[in-house]
This record gives sequence, structure tokens and C-alpha cells, in this order.
Amino acid sequence: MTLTEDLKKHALDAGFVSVGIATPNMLRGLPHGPVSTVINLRTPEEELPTVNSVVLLSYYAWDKSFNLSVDSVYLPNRDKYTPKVPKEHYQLYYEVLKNKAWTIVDYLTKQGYESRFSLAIPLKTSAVRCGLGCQGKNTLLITPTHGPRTRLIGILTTAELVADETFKDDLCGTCEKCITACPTKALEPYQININRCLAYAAEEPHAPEVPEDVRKLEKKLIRRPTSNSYIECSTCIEVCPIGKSLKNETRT
Ligand code: B12
Repeated sequence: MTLTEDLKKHALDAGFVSVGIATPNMLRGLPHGPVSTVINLRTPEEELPTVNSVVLLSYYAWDKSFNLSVDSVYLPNRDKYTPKVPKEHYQLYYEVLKNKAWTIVDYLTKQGYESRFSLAIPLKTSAVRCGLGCQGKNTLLITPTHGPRTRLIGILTTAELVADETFKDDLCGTCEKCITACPTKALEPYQININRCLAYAAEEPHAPEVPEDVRKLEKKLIRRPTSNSYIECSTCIEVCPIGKSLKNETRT
């Protein structure tokens, strides 16, 4: 078995549902820099200067509770939160992704390759470049088997792995269920208005750029299991017909 085959087997055994490999060259020109106040997207080389291969891994998030987000500091009254308190959240799916990715990083490190995982490279567009799926009208990665129901993580490594081919199809066709279902009308085909997305509104409880009507819907629709946690909106995922029939998905 080659290193590439063995690595892919390890990833599937670890619970990832698909694996794609790109060279850093294949990822040139992808989105880079700040995305609103959410993240500063980085290139593979910024993450690991000696990188030779980028591995994209997708994990099936079969339950809404994967979208649980917990404030990392105790905020007795979230509405009175001030920017003096560092803003940070633990998101369940990120913790699961990191745990699983560690096993692959460990495997590559033991083979003698410098390796690290990254959540800061542009994961959706990178995943398209290495064949996992297409970017859908909800802007998310849609895979042929799981639709948008996966969460993504990248691994950067000095190992020279065999790259996969770019995904060429558009899986959405004429469907626009995500566009019509979005409660705040944040989506246009293949584009999102971040300030109208409930995920952004919930993450940024005091952002003045979030319109008043969106703030009202956030208060009404976002479920808060405790005063320091909430379930992120995933309506544009749940309505997507691709992968909806997977057996163990729970809908509440
Ligand atoms: C910033 C961010 C957000 C922001 C902004 C969303 C956004 N689309 O950028 C906010 C807070 C709103 C957000 C919300 C959500 N997010 Co988010 N988010 C990210 C993050 C950190 C970066 C995304 C990014 O690259 N944005 C940059 C812009 C430029 O990219 P873009 O929207 O893809 O825009 C391109 C397309 O529009 C594209 N395009 C493609 N085809 C076409 C065709 C036409 C005609 C046009 C005009 C454009 C176009 O052109 C643009 C430029 O390249 C990633 C993690 C990561 N490191 O990648 C997670 C990520 C994308 N989020 C994720 C998820 C799950 C969500 C939510 C469902 C919330 C949740 N429950 O977690 C919602 C979904 C909202 C949505 N429909 O996008 C997952 C998506 C998994 C997947 N299968 O794709 C990711 C990958 C996190 C992860 N580790 O798994 N998110």
C-alpha cells in the first residue's frame, strides 16, 4: 500500500467520510485574509511553510447537536457581555474534528513528516479543488453522498502525497430550497450576506452591523440549552435534498 492509500485508509478508519488531497499549487488564488470579523483566512504556506500536500477531510455531522456552541468564559448575563471579556466559543463539531484530525497528524508525524491540522485555510474551496464536492447555492461544500451535512478540517504535511482531481459538477441544478428556507433571507445563489446569517448574529451578540429584524429572529429562533450556549442555525443544511435520506440523521 502506498503512503497516500494508507493515509486515506487511516482517515476513513478514524471516522471521516471523505478524503481529498491537493498540492499547495492547486490551492493558489483561493479566498485569503479577513472574512468580516469571523476569521483571517490563511494560505497553506502561512500555516506550514514547508508544506508539500494539503489533506482535506470531511466528517458527517448527523445530529443538530454538533452545532452546539458554548461560550468559553462564564458570562452570567450574555446580553450584558462587553468586549473586555475575550470572545471565544467552543463548538462541538470543531472539537470532534480536531480530535479526529490529531490521529492523522500523529500517523504522519510517526512516518517522519512535519504535519499539523488547520481550520484557518479556506476549507470549502480547498475541498472543491481536491474533489470532495462542489460549492452549493448555500455557499457550503456539497458532497454527492452527504450534501452539505459535513464539517471540514485540513491537514498540512511535508509528505508528498498523490493529489486528487478537482470536482467539476454543479450538484444544485435548479434547486433553491436553501435560498427560500433561510429565515433571514441571507442567501442569494452562491453568495451570503454575512450580517444577515443567524450563525453570525448568534456568535456576535453585540455586532451593530446585524440588522434589527435579524436580531429579533435570532432571539426567537436560536435555541439556547443554557444561558452560555446555543445551537447554531443550520437551516440551509437541513433543507438540502442531497444526503437528506441518510438513515441516522436526527431531525428535531
Ligand atoms: C467565515 C465563516 C462563516 C461566516 C461567513 C459564511 C461564509 N459563507 O463565508 C458565518 C459566521 C456567517 C458562517 C456561517 C455558517 N457556517 Co461557517 N465558516 C466560515 C469559515 C471560517 C470561512 C468561510 C469562507 O471561506 N468565507 C470566505 C468567502 C469568500 O467564501 P464563500 O462564502 O465560500 O464565498 C465564495 C462563494 O460565494 C464563491 N462562489 C462559488 N461559486 C459561485 C458562483 C457565483 C455565481 C458567485 C457569484 C460566487 C460563487 O465565491 C466566493 C469567493 O470565493 C469556514 C471555515 C474555513 N476555514 O473555511 C466555516 C464553514 C464554511 N462554516 C461552516 C458551517 C457549517 C456554517 C453554518 C452552517 C453554521 C454552523 N452551524 O456551523 C453557517 C452556514 C452559513 C452559510 N450558508 O454559509 C462549515 C461548512 C461545512 C461545509 N459542508 O461546507 C465550515 C467549512 C466550517 C467547518 N470547519 O466545517 N460561517
